[in-house]
Amino acid sequence: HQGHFSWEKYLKETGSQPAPPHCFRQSCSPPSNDYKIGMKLEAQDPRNTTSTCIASVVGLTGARLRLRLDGSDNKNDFWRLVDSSEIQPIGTCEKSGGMLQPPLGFRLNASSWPMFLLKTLNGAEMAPAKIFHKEPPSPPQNHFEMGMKLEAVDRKNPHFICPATIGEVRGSEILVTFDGWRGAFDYWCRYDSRDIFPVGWCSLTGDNLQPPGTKVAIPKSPLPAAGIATSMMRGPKTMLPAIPGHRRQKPGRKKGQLPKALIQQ
Ligand code: MLZ
Repeated sequence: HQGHFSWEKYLKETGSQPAPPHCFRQSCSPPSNDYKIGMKLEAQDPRNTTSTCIASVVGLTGARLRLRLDGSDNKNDFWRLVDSSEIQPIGTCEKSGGMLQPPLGFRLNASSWPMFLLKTLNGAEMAPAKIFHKEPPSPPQNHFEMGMKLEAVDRKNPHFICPATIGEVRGSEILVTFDGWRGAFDYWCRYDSRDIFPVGWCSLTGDNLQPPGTKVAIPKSPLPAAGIATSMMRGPKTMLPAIPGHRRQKPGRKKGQLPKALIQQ
């Protein structure tokens, strides 16, 4: 479900603009998700990207699949778009002369891999080639601008897609900042990352869009007059960028020691 978050209201409230769809490496109409739980396919091992492994679909969310590598544990699931270039039908690897590899952290002895593979594939429901989609091409250049809104995968909690803002643009790189989280989940990525989507993507695919966080934003320099109040709300752990000409702490107190009033209870 979409919670009660409405982009329309939020854009008005924040006086902001969505990043136009041509900024993104996503198809303008999201690809259909015709996968079923239990289907098997080939996927790059995210922890060892030179290996192609067998993966099972363990969940479906919007245009994404929750995947688990066969022979791995249930602690390393990962999410891929149905039009990801990192997934392919079973048999693709062999056709191109490659060999399927055990996942990193294969739970059995390496010598039992060939038999494990045989048993895994025997009678398995293989995802049919026709439900795979071609990856869309990359836009020819970075069209993002600071302040534009988007939906982005939270890479620390990759099952979440959240409202985000472009915080900075540097050549082909963009800073994805998560609204209401004080920078804790922000990351830099290329403009053509598959982890970012235009506003409205989740409502089209039926994926869950998380509401923005409720933490106060870190104000950009110069420091506001209400500096004391906002630094208390920040709590003691947040790292602030150094602002030339401003001391982070009063002289006389040792580094790492916080005034009692600022220690979170
Ligand atoms: N339970 C976690 C999830 C935070 C998700 C933030 N996404 C941008 C927390 O509260 O830390």
